[in-house]
Amino acid sequence: MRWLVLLLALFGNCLYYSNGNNVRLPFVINTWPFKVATKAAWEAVKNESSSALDAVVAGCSACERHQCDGTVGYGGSPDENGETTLDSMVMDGLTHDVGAVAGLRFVKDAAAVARAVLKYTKHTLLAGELATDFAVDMGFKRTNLQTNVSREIWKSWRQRNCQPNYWQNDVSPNPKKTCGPYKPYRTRLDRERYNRNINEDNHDTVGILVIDHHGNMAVGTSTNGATHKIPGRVGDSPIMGAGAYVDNSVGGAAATGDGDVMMRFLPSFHTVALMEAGLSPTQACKVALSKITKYYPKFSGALIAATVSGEYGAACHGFQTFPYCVQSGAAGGQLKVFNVTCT
Ligand code: SD4
Repeated sequence: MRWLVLLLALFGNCLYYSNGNNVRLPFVINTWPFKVATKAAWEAVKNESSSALDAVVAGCSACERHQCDGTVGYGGSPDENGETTLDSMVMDGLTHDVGAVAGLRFVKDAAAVARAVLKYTKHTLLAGELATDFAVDMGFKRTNLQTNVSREIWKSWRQRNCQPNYWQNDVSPNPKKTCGPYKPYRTRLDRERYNRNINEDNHDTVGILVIDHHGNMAVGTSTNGATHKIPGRVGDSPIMGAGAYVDNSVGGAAATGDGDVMMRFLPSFHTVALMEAGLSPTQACKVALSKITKYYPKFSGALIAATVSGEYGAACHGFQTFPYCVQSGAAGGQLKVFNVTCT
């Protein structure tokens, strides 16, 4: 009996942090080398009373405050009017609850507002100026999201005759040569079927997946979208199944890249479904991307995924390489950055 007590004292902690597959929790994975997000999510989830959802919000919010790469949070990716708008979603694997905001204006804390949608409402997604009103009612500060940097990006784009932009050739004046406003106009020119201006030098979106001490999962995303987007454009990031998805009994996934194309395939949902069917995270990411490349061979994007037992992987297409971060109990809490070579 005394031996049993001693063994429990020695290894009880390990057992507690294990979710049955001998992987020690907690576990954090996120897109790109956004270590500030990994660390914030890890710090939050280290505390046993924090949920995976708390950690996802902490990670996304850290990236928003630090303006990760200028492509998450305020002051980045100005739209055609020079304004920054934000997309974010959070999804709780335990309850399957989701909160999201799309095209959020004048509020910096997109992930926290997405969580407020989840927590205080029966809705899933609020959009635009009215999402701002909701945020302000919930106590968030209304402020200008422009910075000197975003003003400069916008000014130099105007000076380059608004090149590149997201218009097809079927408008007038010719969007390949001139700024708008544009009107519908039929031409015989080829349509472009992917977004050239989304590449690895212009990548956005922190997508985070966390497994907490109790083996519960959550995912989240936050982004300021695509630089020079047409005002009103919403990407894949706040769309559940597209930007991110989690099923507590299987695993989760998150996407980054050309959201206009990716959201047509619900790649995060697809990845989780493929893992449920028995594929490894890496295989599942690859197959989900291959569905997209069949129709859009030139698109750029990446997926990260993890199973509930902490097996993880990623795949990418159209970038040269795709870095992502992992911090887990299994690695003794060390933060590692992995680099995947893309197809
Ligand atoms: C979007 N998926 O708004 C985001 C942008 C991104 O790498 O992740 N780019 O389309």
